Amino acid sequence: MARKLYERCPFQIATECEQMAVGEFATKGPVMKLLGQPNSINVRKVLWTAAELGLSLEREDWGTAQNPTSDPSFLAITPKALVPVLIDGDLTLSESNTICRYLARRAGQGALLPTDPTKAALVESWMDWQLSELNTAWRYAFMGRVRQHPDFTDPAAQEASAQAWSAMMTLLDKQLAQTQAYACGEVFTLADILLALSTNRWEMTPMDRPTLPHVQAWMGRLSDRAGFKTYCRNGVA
Ligand SMILES: N[C@@H](CCC(=O)N[C@@H](CS)C(=O)NCC(=O)O)C(=O)O
Repeated sequence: MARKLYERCPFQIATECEQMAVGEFATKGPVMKLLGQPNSINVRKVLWTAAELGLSLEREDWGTAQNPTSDPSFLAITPKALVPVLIDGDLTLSESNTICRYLARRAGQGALLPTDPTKAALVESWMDWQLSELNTAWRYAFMGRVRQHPDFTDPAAQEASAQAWSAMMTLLDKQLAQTQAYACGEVFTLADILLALSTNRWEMTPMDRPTLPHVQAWMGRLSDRAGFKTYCRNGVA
C-alpha cells in the first residue's frame, strides 16, 4: 500500500518532499521515508533522532490541510490516522517512540539506546514517562493556549493542566539534579531527545513556570547539538 502512494504521484503529494540528510548531518544506509509535517513534536522526535544517528530520511508532508491524515491513501498506510509514519523497505511503522527505538537499533552499537538491557530499560522508562505522564499533563493547556483549539477553552482546566505540567517538569528537574548531566546519566540518549522537545514546548506555552535550574542547565548542555538547534529549539512549540 505504501509503495502505491509514492508511485502514484511522488511530486504532487510531497510538495515539500525533502531529503533530510540536511547538510551538516552525515548519512549512512538506504533512504527511508518519513510521513509527517515538521511542526509536529512527534515527527520532530524522529527527525532529531535520525540526525543524531546520521541516518537519511526522505520526508513527505502529511497532517497538513493539503495532505490530511484522513485521506484514504494515508489511511491505507495506517488506520491510526496519525503522524509520524516511517517506511523502511517492507516495514511500515507508526508510534514516534517505537520509531526512535527502531532507528537507534537499526543504526546499531548502542547509539542513543544502550545495548545493555539494564541501561536500556532506564532510558525506555523515561521515554514511556514522556509519552504517558508528561503528555497527558500538558494536553489541555497546550491545546487551549497554543493551538487555541475550541474544545480546550475552559480557563480553570487550562490552569489545572499547566500546574500538573509544571509538577512533572519539577520531577524531571530532580532527576537531572541527580545525574548532573543527561536524563539517564552521563550519556546522551533517546530520552534526552523526547524530554528536551517536551521542555521546549513547556517553555513556549504561555503560563507561570517555576524556575528549574537543572532543567535549564541541561537544555544549555544540549544547545550545541545540531539536531537540537534544527528540530528542538527552533521557534516551534
Ligand atoms: N502516539 C502517537 C501520537 C501521534 C500524534 O498524536 N500525532 C499527531 C501530530 S503530533 C497527529 O498525527 N495528529 C493528526 C494530524 O496531524 O492530522 C505517536 O507518538 O506517534
